[in-house]
Amino acid sequence: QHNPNTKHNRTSIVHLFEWRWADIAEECERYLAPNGYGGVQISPPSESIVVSNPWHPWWQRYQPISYNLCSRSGTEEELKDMITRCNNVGVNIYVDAVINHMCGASGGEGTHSSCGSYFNAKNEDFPSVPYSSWDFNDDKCKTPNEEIESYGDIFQVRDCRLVSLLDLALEKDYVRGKVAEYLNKLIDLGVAGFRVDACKHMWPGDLTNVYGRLKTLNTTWFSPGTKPFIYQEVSASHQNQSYLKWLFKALTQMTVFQVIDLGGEPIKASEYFELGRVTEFKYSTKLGKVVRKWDKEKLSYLKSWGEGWGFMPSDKAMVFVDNHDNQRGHAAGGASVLTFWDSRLYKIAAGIMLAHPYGVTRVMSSYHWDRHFVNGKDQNDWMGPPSNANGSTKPVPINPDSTCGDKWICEHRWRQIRNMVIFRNVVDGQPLSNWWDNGNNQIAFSRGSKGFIVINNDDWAMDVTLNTSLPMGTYCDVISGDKSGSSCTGKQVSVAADGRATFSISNTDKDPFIAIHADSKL
Ligand code: AAO
Repeated sequence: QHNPNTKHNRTSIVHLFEWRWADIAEECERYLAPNGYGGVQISPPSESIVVSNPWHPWWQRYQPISYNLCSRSGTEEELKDMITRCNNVGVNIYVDAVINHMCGASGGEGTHSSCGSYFNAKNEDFPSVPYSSWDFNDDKCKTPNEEIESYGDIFQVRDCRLVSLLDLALEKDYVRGKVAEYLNKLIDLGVAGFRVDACKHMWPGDLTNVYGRLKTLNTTWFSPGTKPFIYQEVSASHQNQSYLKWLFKALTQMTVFQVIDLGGEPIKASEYFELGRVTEFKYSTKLGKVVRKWDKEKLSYLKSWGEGWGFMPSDKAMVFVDNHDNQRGHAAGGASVLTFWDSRLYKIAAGIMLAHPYGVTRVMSSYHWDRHFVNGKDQNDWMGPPSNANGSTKPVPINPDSTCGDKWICEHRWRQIRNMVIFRNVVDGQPLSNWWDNGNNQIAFSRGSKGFIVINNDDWAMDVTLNTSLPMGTYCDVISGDKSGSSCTGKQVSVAADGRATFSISNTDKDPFIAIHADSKL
């Protein structure tokens, strides 16, 4: 279902990519709950293959060996403890569920797996589930090598192997049962929902069946009858978009071959709307373009941001500035996607996302790796999280200034992003109003009478007086500082009796935007 089941009016999720369970438990208690984060997306908890060439890549966790709950992030006991402790402080846990496939066809034979379970990829033998060759789609897939060769063929995309990953036969009652058993075990432990991996590669009908088998959430923390939140990874247009593009291209160019390059795939995100939310990848790509000012995009065009840009309906969308794939050039998104590497622009993009009412928002929290570009491709895009010599993931140390050490980036702790997460909670349910722009890259808008944001992404200073609709008073700008007691460590904004306030933002300011809200009133 579509509701994230978050508590205490919290609205955003943070993806603590590759974090250990023990660190997530601490983070829920010491940081996420006090700062209004609604939930955490965790890396896949299921037993995965352990790849040694390249050395323990992050993506090995997208190759399950069984549904045992020991992974690079920790043991089943640690997972349980983390889910309990996060729930106890009202922070939900969402599991990245890899159910489309098992490991790659060339995964080998042996016990090189995160819990040490035996498997044989060539024979499709996974005794710890157990799955055998009967449980895979080899007969259904019609390509000679079992691979997806064309995204233009919906049968291939659903029945064949995605990058050689052994494709589970989700039409089988037995397989559906095993997958549901795995997800239900997690529900019993207290998780609030699932990010379902690679949904484009599963038939909506099969997913309907699997989701239909899911229990309601654990009543220790959720009201009776609450269904798990489901958000599905599908990178595709929603209905008609690609058809319209196709028509346009066909009419203007009259060459059908061009059409194939267009990415106008036949599978539509809308096929999955009924089942749960869907990741809106266009949001990430377009927001990057707008903030980078590529393709002549400007902030003023954001006036119709959301459905007006051809995105899926807001109540179906899960949105993000970047995700674990497109921040390293894997999969949908492309070069425009903003990441922590471009921190100033990244903060502007995150500010826009969190201030704007569209979709359920997910904040990315990354680790640093040594990027090494050769002909535009990062040779190190596989690199796993900061780890010790024996391959185990390093803990996340917290510096005295509250940032993270040991190459953990912790974007979710950056003041500007954390304070915009709080902003979103404060303005939840309020409509977007008082839109203002200069026809270029200076914009501002209110969220009802609860919050106001002003951004200057032009190459010159901004000095304007605008209607904020906020009650009269002095407000602390939560981008340049924090409110503490009755003082403010950043800029102050005074709103007059008529709701108007003057904003000066230099294009060379460290962060060229200002945000104030009901709780930042001094
Ligand atoms: C690894 C190795 C492989 C090896 C395999 C098995 O890299 O060489 O064959 O092991 O041994 C992750 C990694 C993979 C890794 C895999 C397993 O990213 O590199 O493979 O773990 O370890 C498609 C899927 C989408 C998927 C994405 C990566 O549709 O579901 O590929 N994402 C999820 C996860 C991801 C994970 C998996 C799935 C697998 O988030 O982390 O993989 O569990 C087009 C298609 C998309 C397609 C992309 C990329 O996208 O439309 O459906 O995503 O291509 O192939 C524009 C277009 C957009 C287009 C994009 C890129 O943006 O608008 O439509 O360009 O061309």
